[in-house]
Amino acid sequence: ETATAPPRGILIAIEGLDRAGKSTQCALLVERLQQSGHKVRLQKFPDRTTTIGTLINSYLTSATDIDDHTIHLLFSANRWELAHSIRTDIAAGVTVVLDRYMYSGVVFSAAKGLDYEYCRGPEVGLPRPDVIVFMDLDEGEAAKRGGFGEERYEVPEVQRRVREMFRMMRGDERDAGDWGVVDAGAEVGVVAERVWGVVERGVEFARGNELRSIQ
Ligand code: NYM
Ligand code: MG
Repeated sequence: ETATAPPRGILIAIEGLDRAGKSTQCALLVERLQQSGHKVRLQKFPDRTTTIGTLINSYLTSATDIDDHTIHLLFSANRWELAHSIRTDIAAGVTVVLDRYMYSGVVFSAAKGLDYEYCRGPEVGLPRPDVIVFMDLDEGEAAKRGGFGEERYEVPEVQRRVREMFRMMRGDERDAGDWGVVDAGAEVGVVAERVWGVVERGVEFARGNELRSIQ
C-alpha cells in the first residue's frame, strides 16, 4: 500500500497601503482557512524577528539611516532567509498567508526613485504566490482612518506614490493573473468576504498546479 501525499499548501499574499487593514484581514483569513480544514501559518514581511529584521526595524523607526540600495537588498534578503521554510511548509500541506511580500519590496523602493527592474531583480526565484489580494484604499478613505504612525514612509506623499507604483506593478505581465483587487473601504466583515472571494481562486489554482517561482 502506498500512502498518498497530502495536497500542497497554498501561498497567499496580502498587499496594500499602510492602514488598508491588511493585518486585520490576515488574522480573519487565517481563522477562516483553519475552519475550512487548512493547516495555516502567517508570515509577516518584513519579519523583524531575525538578525536582518532587526536592521530593518531600526531603519523603519529611524534609529539608523541606511542607504536606499542597501535597505532595499536587506528587505529582499529578509525574504530569502525565510524562503526555504515557506517552500517546506507548502510542500508539507501547510498554507502560508503572507502579510506583505516582494510587491511591497519593489514599490516602496521604486517610489523613492530606484529603478523598477533593479528593485525587482533580487526577488526573482522566490516562491510565487498562487494569488495576491490587493487591498485598495484611496487617500481620502485612508486619511479618515486616523493619523499616520511614526515610521518612515507613513506620510501622504509617499503613500500616494506607492499606490501609483502598485497600480503599475499590477500590470506587470510576469505576475499576470495573480492579482485580485479588493475595495478595502468597507466594513471589516464585508471586506473579509471580498478577500475570501479572491482567495478561493488561489485555492482552485493550487489544486491543479505546482508552486511556481517569481520569474
Ligand atoms: N516595506 C515592506 C518595504 O519598504 N519593503 C519591503 O520589502 C516590505 C516587506 O516597510 N511601510 C515597508 C512597507 C511599510 C514598512 O511594514 C513596514 P509593516 O507592514 O508596517 O510592518
Ligand atoms: Mg506599518
